[in-house]
Amino acid sequence: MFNKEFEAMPEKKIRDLQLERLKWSLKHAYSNNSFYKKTFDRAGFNPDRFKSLSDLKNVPFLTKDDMRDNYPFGLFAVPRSEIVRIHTSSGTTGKPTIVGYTKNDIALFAEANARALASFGAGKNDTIQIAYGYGLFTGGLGIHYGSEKLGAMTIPAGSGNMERQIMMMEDLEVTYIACTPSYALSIAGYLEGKKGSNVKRPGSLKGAILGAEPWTENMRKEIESRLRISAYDIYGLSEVLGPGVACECSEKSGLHLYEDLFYAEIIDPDTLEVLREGEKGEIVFTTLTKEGFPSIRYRSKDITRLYRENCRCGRTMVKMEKVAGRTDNMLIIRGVNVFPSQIESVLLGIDGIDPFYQILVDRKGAMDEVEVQVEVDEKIFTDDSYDLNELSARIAEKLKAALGIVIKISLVEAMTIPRSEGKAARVVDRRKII
Ligand code: DLL
Repeated sequence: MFNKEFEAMPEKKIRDLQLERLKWSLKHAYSNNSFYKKTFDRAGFNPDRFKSLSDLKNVPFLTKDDMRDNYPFGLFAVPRSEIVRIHTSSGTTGKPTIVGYTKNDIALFAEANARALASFGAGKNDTIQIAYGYGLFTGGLGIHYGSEKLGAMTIPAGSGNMERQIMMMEDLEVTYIACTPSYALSIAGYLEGKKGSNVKRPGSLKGAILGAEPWTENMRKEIESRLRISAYDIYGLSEVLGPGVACECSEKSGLHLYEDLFYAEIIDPDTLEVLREGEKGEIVFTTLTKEGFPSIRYRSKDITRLYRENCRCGRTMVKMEKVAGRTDNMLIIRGVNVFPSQIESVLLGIDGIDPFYQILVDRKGAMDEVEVQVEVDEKIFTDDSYDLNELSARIAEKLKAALGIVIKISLVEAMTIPRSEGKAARVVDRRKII
């Protein structure tokens, strides 16, 4: 463990520490930021009267819209001169959210990511290649600082330029690659396409640290078997920190959430009621030690659940289930709620298809229509004796059984679906465009 004192702290002690830190964080936000002062006052919440963790339900939520309304610096709680780093959230449209870090926040960012990397066994003898984007995105620099703090040899490769990435991995005997799951799959596909050439899978590679987008257990199996590595899930969001909010240990049975740094609640996204431990809903975060950009009850829109179990790794930190999707990428198709990850799970369970797919949603008259384009093995596509119609009917049937809706399947040739270097765009919702 990178920091056993906290990572293996008994639950009662964690709760006491959280209470103490929450009191500080709420007061810090209230006294040093006019947005928080205004919203707390309006809700009749006085941080001086905050006595127990259950009082948190009286604190107003923070949303992405609040961040947008206070662009660019309106949620900072220290003078500008104390801010040493800026990142942005990967917003899809309009202005991004600007997040700022003090020197202490940067140290915290490094600590959380060092813990994350150590949690599945990475250490100072490892060489970690970081193929997340560097720059405004938190992925590259966040994991980079964690890797250095751990003492690992850190390669700031950045995203893109596959051939060079692979050459570096081979020549520098890289043991772990950090990137998005979709990029890991692209590497696997690239290597398979280069069979017979001198580009080959680096023999030293033993693991991958994957996150920044949802990925299913079937996707894990696919990546692990094709790259012959072990793949671990890392989770985070820029509004709260960046990567390193939670990460899997070698047990791969949920992500340990760093509770001494973040207080997490699960709410029902419709009623906004706080749910009990173990129930699934939207995860809401409150930072406990952050100075520059405190987030108080930030509604992440990510759907998951929290649960406690004795983990063989010895960590006591609560576990967060792999994030299945976001409330805002849940598609409602003819009244049925569908997460892209449910479609992915079905697709990856079928032989002969490649794990590259895109979900196109359209509206014909009053009807929602979904088409899933999925890439098929090169061999199958070019084999005249193979019945492609039977394959697409089989996929449609499995999706119908799993989701209860009819989905049109279009089988496409390898390399038809655009490859991403960062987060994959799985859904094209044409209903929003029209
Ligand atoms: O994606 C931070 C990050 C970088 C995490 C590198 C892990 C690795 P944002 O760009 O602000 O920050 O996007 C945050 O991405 O609310 C989730 O919806 C999604 N996300 C991040 N990690 C995971 C994951 C970074 N492991 C948003 N599984 C979050 C599922 C994830 N979704």
